[in-house]
Amino acid sequence: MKSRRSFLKKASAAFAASALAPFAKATEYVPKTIAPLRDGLVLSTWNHGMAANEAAWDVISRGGSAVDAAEQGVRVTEADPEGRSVGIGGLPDRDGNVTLDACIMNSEGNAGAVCFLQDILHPVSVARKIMDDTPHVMLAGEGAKRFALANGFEATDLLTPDSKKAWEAWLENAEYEPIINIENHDTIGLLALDQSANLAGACTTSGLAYKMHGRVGDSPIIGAGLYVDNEVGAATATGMGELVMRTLGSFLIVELMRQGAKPQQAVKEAVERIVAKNKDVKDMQVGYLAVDKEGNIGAYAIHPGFTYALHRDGKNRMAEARSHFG
Ligand code: SD4
Repeated sequence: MKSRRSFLKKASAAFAASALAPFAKATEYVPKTIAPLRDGLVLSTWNHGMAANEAAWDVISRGGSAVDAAEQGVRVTEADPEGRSVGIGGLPDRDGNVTLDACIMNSEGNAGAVCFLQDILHPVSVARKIMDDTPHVMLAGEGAKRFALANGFEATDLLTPDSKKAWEAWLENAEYEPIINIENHDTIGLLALDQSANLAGACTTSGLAYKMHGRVGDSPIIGAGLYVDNEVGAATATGMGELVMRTLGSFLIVELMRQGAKPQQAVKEAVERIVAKNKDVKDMQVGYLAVDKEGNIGAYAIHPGFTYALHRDGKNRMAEARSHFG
């Protein structure tokens, strides 16, 4: 009896080991010996990334943390009334409400997010507070606003006269056909690598112009609009959120890098995945950015026109990403 029991025990252990073996091998991550970029870098989406990069770089160059850099960087874009899809000045939903989505991730793998938040100038800082001071990752809508107000954020009207005028003009024909590259492209996703080779990121947006009330995009969803794994790399997304959410693009990119892909290969693969699974990508843009622990970067989009800003080696510059159709 005893020997039968010990046989069963051994057999089931052997079975468990053999059943797990192929899986464990396929996903095994062996940390590489890396030579991180000593001065760090900042990488962010679109033209507005230039100003955001400067603010983030200011933090990093003084020895600050990647997460502080990410937050400070995107706050610049949130506060810019000229930006039509972030913070104040963001185009409203079809009912005239500016609703905000944002998230942040630090080097320890912690995350904070807000979605469908109204009347708060700096959603990324609310997300940061959720990350730092609560046991939760995401707060939505009225609950997020109440949390913000209780924590010293002030209520602000985010619908500027220019955005209101644009919305009123849109109401006259009320066609809902967002063409991202043309009318709605200031969402900022920012990735930062600090002098200690730690990674963090933030993503913030007012989402698609004239969206349905209550619509939430990819930007506040951890793994979709942003993902950071300090052992491997970080990624962020901009463009048609629905396409990013269905493929959990930023998480996918980081996992591809974990398995050995370079950032450029990983962002390309994530875009190709979208193109392969969606027949209607003709007028829909998605752009991805990625960075690995060593400071290699990747940038790729469905269509031409996706610009990004890179602060590296003491210089801040803009470039256009390669694209599937470009
Ligand atoms: C969204 N991804 O809400 C955002 C929009 C965006 O540049 O990125 N615009 O779907």
